[in-house]
This record gives sequence, structure tokens and C-alpha cells, in this order.
Amino acid sequence: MADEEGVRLDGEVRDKLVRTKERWARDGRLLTGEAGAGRLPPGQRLVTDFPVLDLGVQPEVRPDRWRLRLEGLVEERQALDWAGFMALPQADYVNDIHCVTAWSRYDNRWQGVATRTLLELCRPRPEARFVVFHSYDGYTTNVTLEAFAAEDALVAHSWQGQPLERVHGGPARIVLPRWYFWKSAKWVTRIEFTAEDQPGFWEVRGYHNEADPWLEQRYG
Ligand SMILES: Nc1nc2c(c(=O)[nH]1)N[C@H]1C(S)=C(S)[C@@H](COP(=O)(O)O)O[C@H]1N2
Ligand SMILES: [Mo]
Repeated sequence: MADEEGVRLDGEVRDKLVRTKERWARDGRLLTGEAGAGRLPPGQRLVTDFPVLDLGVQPEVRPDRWRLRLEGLVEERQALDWAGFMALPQADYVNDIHCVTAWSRYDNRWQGVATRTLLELCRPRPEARFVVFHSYDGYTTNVTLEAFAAEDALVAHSWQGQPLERVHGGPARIVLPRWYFWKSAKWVTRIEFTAEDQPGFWEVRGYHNEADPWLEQRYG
């Protein structure tokens, strides 16, 4: 894709980070097997700041170049520009973040477009059972169509009432609160509907394919 060109996912710093996380996955780091307490899933600790985690490439996407494409097994392909995206019905959700690196953050207010609204626009074909997110930094991650269609899932452009900062995936990111945060692709530009599951960046490097924090699906 033209929009994703020029992004290099290699480089020494990133390789080191990836190797570390692959080792954690092999070692089962942070797995507790505990039950979790109330609102906090097992093995998580609460933070009040908002940590930044990514591959070290934080693309700056000018709004006039930004696109959100809905494609693959859909009846109506879409290439939304910023104005078209912002003109869609707006969702306003509050939920908790659970990151696989063991921090959780409560009460994050997200504004954006519900994934259900996007589904009405593009109308996936019956064969579509999975979704792959593609981001401007080259990151990918995969979920089932059912997980994508959850009632609390959205493509968010704002956090706590302010435009989403670039470090957190602005102009817009996926937010899937029911799963560890690596499923919530930052700087998303393409949502692809597929018949077969396509494991994403971390999923092929030892992370769990599903990522349910309540089941501690950290590595798989
Ligand atoms: N495009 C993109 N999205 C991404 C990532 C990334 O490297 N690139 N990292 C994932 C991981 S591992 C986590 S924990 C969250 C971190 O989001 P945050 O930086 O807003 O806390 O983004 C997820 N989405
Ligand atoms: Mo993460």
C-alpha cells in the first residue's frame, strides 16, 4: 500500500525489543495462574499514567493524507478520509485497558466510530470470519470478526476528551477493551476482512492468538 511504504520495521533497537519479548513468551513471563481480583485481571497491576508501547516507529500521519480502508471480503470497499470518518455517527465509551506487560488503566474515555458502524458501511461477506488490522508503522494484529464486532469496540480519535496523541496512535487507533492491548492497533489505516485467520506481528512471535486478560492468554 502506498500509505504504508517507506516504513522500515527492522533496525537494531527494534530487533532487541522483539527478541526480548519473544524470550518472555517462551519463558511464560508474568503468568500467575491466579484468579484476578474484581476488576483487575490476574497478574495485572493498576497504573494511573498512560504508558507508551510500540515498535519504536511512531508515524506522523497528516490528516489530509490519512485514510481508513475497509477491504477484503466485503460488499462495499471503503476508503474513508478524515472528514468522512469524522462525519460518521460518533461513539463515546469508557473502559479499562489491560496490557500484556501487566499494567492496567481504568476509566479511559474513548470517542470515535464504533466498529459496528464500520460493519454497516462495508458489509462483510458471509465468508469473512476474521479481521486483520494494518497500521502506518507496518504493525499488524488479528482478531475474529466476532471480537471486532463487540459492542464496546471502536476506532478512536480521542482519549479523555482530547485528540488522541500521536504516541498513542493518533490520528486514530483501534480500541478492543476485552483483549490485551496489543490487539488495539495504533495508527490504523486498513481493516482487512478474511476467511482465514492471519496471525499478526506479535501473534507470530509467541503471543497468544486470542489475548483474553481474564484467561491470562498472554502467550500461546
Ligand atoms: N501500530 C501499532 N499498534 C500497536 C503497537 C505497535 O507497535 N504498533 N503496539 C501494541 C502494544 S504491544 C500495546 S501494549 C499497545 C500500547 O498502546 P499505548 O502505547 O497507547 O499504551 O499498542 C498496541 N498497538
Ligand atoms: Mo503490549
